Amino acid sequence: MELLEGLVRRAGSSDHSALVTVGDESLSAESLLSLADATAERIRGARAVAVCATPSLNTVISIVAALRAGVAIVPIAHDAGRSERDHILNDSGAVAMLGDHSWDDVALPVVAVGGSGGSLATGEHADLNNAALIMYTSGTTGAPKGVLMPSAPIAACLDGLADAWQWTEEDHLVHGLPLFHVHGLVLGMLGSLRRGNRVSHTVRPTAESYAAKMTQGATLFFGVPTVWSRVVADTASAQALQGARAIVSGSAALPVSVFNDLQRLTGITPLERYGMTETMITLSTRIDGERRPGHVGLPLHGVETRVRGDDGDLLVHDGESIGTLEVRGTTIGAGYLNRPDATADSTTPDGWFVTGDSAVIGEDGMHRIVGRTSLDIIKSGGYKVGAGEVEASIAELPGVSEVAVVGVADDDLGQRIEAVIVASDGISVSADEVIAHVAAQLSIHKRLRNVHIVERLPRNALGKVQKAQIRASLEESS
Ligand code: MLC
Ligand code: AMP
Repeated sequence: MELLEGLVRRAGSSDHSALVTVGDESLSAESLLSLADATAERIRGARAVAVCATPSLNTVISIVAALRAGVAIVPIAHDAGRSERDHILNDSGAVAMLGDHSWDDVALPVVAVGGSGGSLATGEHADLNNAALIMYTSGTTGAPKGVLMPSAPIAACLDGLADAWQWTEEDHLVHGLPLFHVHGLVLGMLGSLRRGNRVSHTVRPTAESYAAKMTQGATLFFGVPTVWSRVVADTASAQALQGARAIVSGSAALPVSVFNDLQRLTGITPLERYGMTETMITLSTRIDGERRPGHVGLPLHGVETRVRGDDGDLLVHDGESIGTLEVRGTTIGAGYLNRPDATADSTTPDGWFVTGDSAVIGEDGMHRIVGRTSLDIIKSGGYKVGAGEVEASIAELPGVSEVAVVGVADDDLGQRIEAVIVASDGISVSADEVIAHVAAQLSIHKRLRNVHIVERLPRNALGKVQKAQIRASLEESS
């Protein structure tokens, strides 16, 4: 199967106009494909290659090269700190770095895009389950897990979205989201290369950069809720989007007030869709259907959903009963790399993926996401951050005796990451030191927005830290 069928089709046509733009640089389909295919020749047969996913054309060329070569690609956040990238490189077994990076501690060979040079070691790699992408995602505890994502579920998701949004080769898609997660990479970039539509990446997802693309015929805009709340706060930029075909929000809950403001200022009713790294996008409102604020729509073609209550029974679809959402179908990935335990834990005996999101399904099939079942999964600016990963990083610091990390409600980010720390006797630790440590070891986007130093953490009779209480008191005092 050719995942990037639109790119290949456009490359074979007589159209030499820009297909992909990142910032001020563009490539036609033909140039992108020939640079990618030259790079692909140098990595064919390798187990997996990593790319430092800066917002750049080199990242796009590298990812297309790996897909064309049938080599699993591991996108790494360009702002990843040392411990995060060490984990990802070791766990994935990537044998080379593609694209641009300035990580002088990474010892892997670097394959420059389009350049010449030797080929990489090859062999059989059955443990990767046919993955085209290995994307790392946080859990409640421990280091991020690598999700094995073959081409077939990616294609099923992208085709399901094309059906729901009437997304075609005629579109000009604009976004400025990171090229190392599902939203920006799979939907924004690979989706466009599958459809064959023009795509512009704005480097940063700012209101002004989105508005500026209207003069170039933009039709379709993607953003996380934080982006849309910043857009509606900039009336002139929001009004400039009038005339676009569609505005899509996802990766976190779009506040109803932002939904309404977007509609008022742009004249466009936003589309909302829901998904996960492990399952791709599974639910969306439709451009030819109802777009109800606070709701994420209906299952994509090939996807089924159900909700299960705390007592283990499946719940009726009555618009009221809240349970954990389970999904199955053509968009689901192939489990976690090196983590058969986590793969088994996330799958029911009859083969459904357990999302960990609480949801309600209406009689009409409309889904509403109510929240996460675990307080330890934080969504900040659309980034998923595991409290356990941040706590483990903070605990490395001398001077920290106890720590709890929580997501505190935030008008801009949805949730902001905050830590409550008990200092060790006699060793001083400052909030700034803790923030800088996390930003350097993990990713800048996983940084803490506040650190509180306290005498003791609230615990229950069994000694368990009371995170709900911590979060409530931080929300009350903010
Ligand atoms: C601040 N900065 C620091 C720092 N504190 N730098 C170093 N150390 C520190 N301690 C700097 C940053 O480097 C940067 O500087 C600036 O502060 C941050 O600015 P920003 O990035 O504009 O703002 P921020 O509020 O952090 O980000 C908002 C955002 C971002 C919306 C731009 O959260 C974002 O891109 N979110 C998208 C996430 C996403 O795509 N998720 C999808 C996951 S897939 P400088 O100098 O660089 O400006 C998924 C599935 C699905 O969920 O359904 O889609
Ligand atoms: P990730 O692991 O980064 O792919 O994040 C997946 C998670 O993002 C889901 O489990 C949800 O908690 C959240 N999410 C994605 N889309 C939406 C949405 N439209 N509304 C609410 N939550 C969402």
